[in-house]
Amino acid sequence: MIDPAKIRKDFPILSRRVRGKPLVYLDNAATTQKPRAVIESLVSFYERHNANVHRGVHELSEEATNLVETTRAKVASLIGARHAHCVIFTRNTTESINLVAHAWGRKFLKEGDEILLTEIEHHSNLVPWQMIAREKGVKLRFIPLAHDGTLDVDSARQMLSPRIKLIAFSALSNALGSVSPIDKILAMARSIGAKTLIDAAQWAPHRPIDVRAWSCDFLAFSAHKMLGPTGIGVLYGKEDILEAMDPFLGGGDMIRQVFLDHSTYNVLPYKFEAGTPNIADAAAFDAAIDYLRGVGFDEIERHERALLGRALSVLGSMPEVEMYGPKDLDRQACLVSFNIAGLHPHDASTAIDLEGIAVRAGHHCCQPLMAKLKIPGTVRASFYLYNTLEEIDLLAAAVSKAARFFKKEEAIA
Ligand code: 7TS
Repeated sequence: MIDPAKIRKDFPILSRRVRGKPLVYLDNAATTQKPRAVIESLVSFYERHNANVHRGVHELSEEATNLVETTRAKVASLIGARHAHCVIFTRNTTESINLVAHAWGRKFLKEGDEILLTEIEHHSNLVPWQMIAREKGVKLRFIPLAHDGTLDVDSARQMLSPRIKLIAFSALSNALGSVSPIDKILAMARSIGAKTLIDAAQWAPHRPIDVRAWSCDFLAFSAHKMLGPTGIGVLYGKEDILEAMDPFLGGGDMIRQVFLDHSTYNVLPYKFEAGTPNIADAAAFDAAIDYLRGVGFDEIERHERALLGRALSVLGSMPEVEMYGPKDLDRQACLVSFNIAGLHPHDASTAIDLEGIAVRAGHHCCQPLMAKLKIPGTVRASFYLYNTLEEIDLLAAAVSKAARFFKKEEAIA
């Protein structure tokens, strides 16, 4: 069982005060806080090992290279990838998806092809496909949102055809917390021979991944949402597909031989890692993975289920609160998304912030989803392993106070 009191001691920022009150950090879907081990790893890199990778023949360069490659191997083992060279370091999930759109999409998509996305995608898994679709004459189609806040996979079956060359979807929605029917979508893709890309930005911090069991073609996530530093993300791809793709960015490190009129390219993963990589953050990501594994994903899931259960019950019982998403512990995870009657989500989150509670308000980079729900946005409280049941109660008290205050204002007006 997770003891949040013990875990919280490892996160220096959690002991600070905000607006004169102890910080309650419930914006984990945006980015997570960092344990001391990650912070120390960053400092240690710059104090002891700083050098560029792969280039120098000197000791420091070798140490820096080893640190990056150790993390790469650890990421491969974390996600069940057979080869470390199928793990490409990017800046974040957004860059990983753009890499696939440009390096795979440009080469393998042609006019008349289709890409199947979903109506709940983060803009990162929508806009890159819009860009490539316009360029190549490709049609985008969407698995619709069902009334219960999940994906209506059954109605998507009617859209299936060999024209669909890729199905790209988020494993866990950042705006609703709904868990996608991953296996069903992957099976649909297999039935028509389409490639698959899983946006695991929200999944990877909370649940285990096995790319071999899923047999997905691409998977993307960001270190900063799983206790690691900002500026380092992952793209996993199947070896034969990565081999067949052309590079995304050109420059140093991604080449084998350069002539004035053409170049040949490096082996995986370096073919996709042009220029000096984010060495320090890659090194510190290692410590984040160690931390998560030390706690264990089973424990993390059990703890988050308890937090979500409490949030659904306390907020769900307030008449002035409208909740979005499945509202069911088996189909929703890690966050609640809601509005307070009569309050714009930004005003609601400002009122909650006055209590020292960090939540996020707005469209959560899911404007088409908000349009479908016919709302300007939501207030989102997202949880992680260091949050406590008491913090959920503090959130509920802040929500109740904001709702009461608004009612009073309304009565005066
Ligand atoms: N995909 C999903 C499902 C996400 O939630 C996010 C970030 C991204 C992609 C992009 O990740 P990035 O690391 O490249 O920025 N989501 C959020 C959020 O919900 N609030 O802030 C960032």
